[in-house]
Amino acid sequence: MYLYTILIIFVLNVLHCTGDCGCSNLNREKKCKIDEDETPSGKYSRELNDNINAFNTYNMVLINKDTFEMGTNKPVFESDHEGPVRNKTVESFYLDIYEVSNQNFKDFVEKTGYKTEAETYGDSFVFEMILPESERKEYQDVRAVQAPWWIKLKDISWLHPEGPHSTIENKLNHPVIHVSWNDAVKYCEFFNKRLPTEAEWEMACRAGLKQKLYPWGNKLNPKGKQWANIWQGNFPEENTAEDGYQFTSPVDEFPPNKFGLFNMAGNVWEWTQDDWLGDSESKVKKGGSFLCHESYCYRYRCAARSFNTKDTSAGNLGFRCAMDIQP
Ligand SMILES: *[C@@H]1O[C@H](CO)[C@@H](O)[C@H](O)[C@H]1NC(C)=O
Ligand SMILES: [Ca+2]
Ligand SMILES: [Ca+2]
Repeated sequence: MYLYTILIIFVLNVLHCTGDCGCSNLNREKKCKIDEDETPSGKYSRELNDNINAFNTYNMVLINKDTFEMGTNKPVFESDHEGPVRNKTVESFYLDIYEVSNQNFKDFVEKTGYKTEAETYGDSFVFEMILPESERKEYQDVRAVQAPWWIKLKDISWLHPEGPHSTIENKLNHPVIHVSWNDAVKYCEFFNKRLPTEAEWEMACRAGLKQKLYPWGNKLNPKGKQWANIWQGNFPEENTAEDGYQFTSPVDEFPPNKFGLFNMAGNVWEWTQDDWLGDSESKVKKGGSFLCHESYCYRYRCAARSFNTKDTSAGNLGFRCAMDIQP
């Protein structure tokens, strides 16, 4: 019965699928209702906020009000609505220089006792190749039909990101993963921050460059260097990791863009505030991830966008926070 349910849900997801790279159909089953007193925010308390400096711009950059050309007239994925190009004005705001790291999230959890949705639901989506060889075959029945390299696995969370027996011990400077949109919002709120809007995120990604593909320009590998953590080789069989990383990299790895921001393209996808095509249950994510390859998920471009439902978590999806200018 359970398998049939999973099958039906994946079939429904495939029907809803609009040429996505297979990342956005990783949706939780809606029937998994959680008890009121076990909601992820159960232990979250406003009072704890009193200990936090209300206006702390540490590891953030000020991005000044500007008008920029958002989107592209050469969409790679029509169904993602990457275009058309339009002028968009964004007010001044602060943005985190780095993706939120495991260390950052650990500090937050130690202060608040916060429990993520992956921990509450008891599972999350992992990329098969990240698991030890011996553990892979067992999970044939829980694959996403359209993206069979994703496996929904028990006991995966930000604390056990790469298999039930993995830890974050040697990855404290890597981005936190397996965090839902709801988790990300709670984290940012605790520090009196918020998620960036999609326009803020994209303006920050472009860093003053006009209509360029990537945060650093139009060429993928200027000076023969790797500028982002993406996928090299044939997806999904072989990752040659010419950029040095098969999976996530430290949040301060690779050159920053002109605004001083790291890993806007690649490493992990980043949640934004915005609804996906008017659906308030699905949220826009930006930047692509270490799993993105031009042949399949060419989404490490500033104009590219994709989505997941608010309660979805996965091994290639994280976030960074923004903050308003205070008077
Ligand atoms: C955006 O505004 C600039 C300056 O006014 C203008 O040159 C440009 O054509 C505009 N772009 C679009 C897509 O409307
Ligand atoms: Ca890589
Ligand atoms: Ca990123």
